[in-house]
Amino acid sequence: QSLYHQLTEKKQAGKKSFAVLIDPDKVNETSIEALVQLSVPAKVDYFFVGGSLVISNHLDECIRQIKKACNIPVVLFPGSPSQVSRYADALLYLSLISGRNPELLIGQHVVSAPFVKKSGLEIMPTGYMVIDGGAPTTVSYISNATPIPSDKNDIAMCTAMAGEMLGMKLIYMDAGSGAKRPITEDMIKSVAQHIEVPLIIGGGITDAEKAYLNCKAGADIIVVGNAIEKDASLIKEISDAIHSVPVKI
Ligand code: 1GP
Repeated sequence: QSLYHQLTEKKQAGKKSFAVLIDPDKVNETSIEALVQLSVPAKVDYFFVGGSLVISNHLDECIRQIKKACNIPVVLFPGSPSQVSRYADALLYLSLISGRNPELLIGQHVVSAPFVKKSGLEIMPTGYMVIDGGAPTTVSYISNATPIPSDKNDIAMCTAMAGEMLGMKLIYMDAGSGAKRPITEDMIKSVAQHIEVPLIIGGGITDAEKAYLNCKAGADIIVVGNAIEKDASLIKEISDAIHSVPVKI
């Protein structure tokens, strides 16, 4: 069964998921081990692995270590086409639909297509939308694209709808890693009401309450990176909150 199939089944059942973001540049063997040890009992659903830069070249090693230690699926969240590892389970094949930089919409995909295909990874076409998070984040700088203003719910909604109609299988709204202001519940609601595909939300989420409210607003997967790097005990707290969201009947 593909990971995507599993995601859509969960969405239909109203089940919410938690993804812990691991930046290969910020971990070593010991910290990966510690993360896995906290994530398994906390019932973390996915590991997202990637970063805007990834300066180091131990992406493969990092993923192999995770895979050896647990069964939590590893999904690549690449900041650049070089961040592909055949050891992962799936790849978020990101197109930056909120921006107007053709390289990140289609250009880099063309250049890396044969290499990505050869990886044998499950490819999940993802409409990636960067939302203004109150301060320039690495993603907005690197992408050289203007993020969607944080109060323009209509733009976010129309962008997500267009992405879905173009065939994107997931929509990922991101305020950027370490964002001062995470995406508002109002914006999440406007988008979630108008799309059928699973909705991923991340950027600047630092506590369990915000994660819970985002899920109630319509997020299907919550991604947290920074806050966990600072305080790993949040893994259990946030995971419990996400999994406690009542299933809609
Ligand atoms: C960034 O959505 C992710 O791309 C997670 O952001 O590191 O702020 O949790 P944080």
